[in-house]
Amino acid sequence: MKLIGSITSPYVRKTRLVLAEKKLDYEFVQDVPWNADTQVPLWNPLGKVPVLVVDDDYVLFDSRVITEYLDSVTPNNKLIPPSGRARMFVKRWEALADGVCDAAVAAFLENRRAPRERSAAWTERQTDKVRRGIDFMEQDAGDQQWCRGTAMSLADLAVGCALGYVAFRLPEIAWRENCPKLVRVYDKLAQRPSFQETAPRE
Ligand code: GSF
Repeated sequence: MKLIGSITSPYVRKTRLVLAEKKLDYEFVQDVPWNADTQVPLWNPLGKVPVLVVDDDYVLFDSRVITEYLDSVTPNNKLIPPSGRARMFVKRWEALADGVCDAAVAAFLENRRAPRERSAAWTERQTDKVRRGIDFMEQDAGDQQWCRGTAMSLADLAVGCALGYVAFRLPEIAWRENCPKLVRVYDKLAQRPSFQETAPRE
């Protein structure tokens, strides 16, 4: 398998965490979709990473399709419950975490535009989504070690990627100050080699 992505993307990080936690071998092909010489559109018409190339006839995107596929590939270290409400709530956690990333990426990109082109209203709309999303995560997290119950799931990996990306790109959103349950999950994830090895960096 070949994973195409960048080392700053939280969506790419989420798939790399699943690959590591499921102990799946893969080739990591770095490609920044913003670069002029990117090859990403040849694999994904949306021009977005991550892309998982299982084989030339089996190419997957986006990150939620990839994580569901990877979890199904081997029976070990299951990260998504097999059925029912438990499965749907873990997938909702992933959707919420990805949505926080969507808003954080949008705010980050707006801040990189030329000052005269920036919309403060647009940036505020995105950062409001990030703050509301993180507040919802804190309320929804259980009182045990992980987001849902006592076992780590895809919910925790997705939340860790979102919180890590906000800390990396929007440090002014100081989520650690008022989210004790999320700090507990994040700091537990931070002890894992998979989380350390995939930390975003310029
Ligand atoms: C989002 C991927 C995405 O926006 C997923 O995989 O979950 N729903 C998709 N990736 C960004 C990189 S990053 O900001 O993480 C991307 O590839 N942007 C390039 C573009 O042209 O939007």
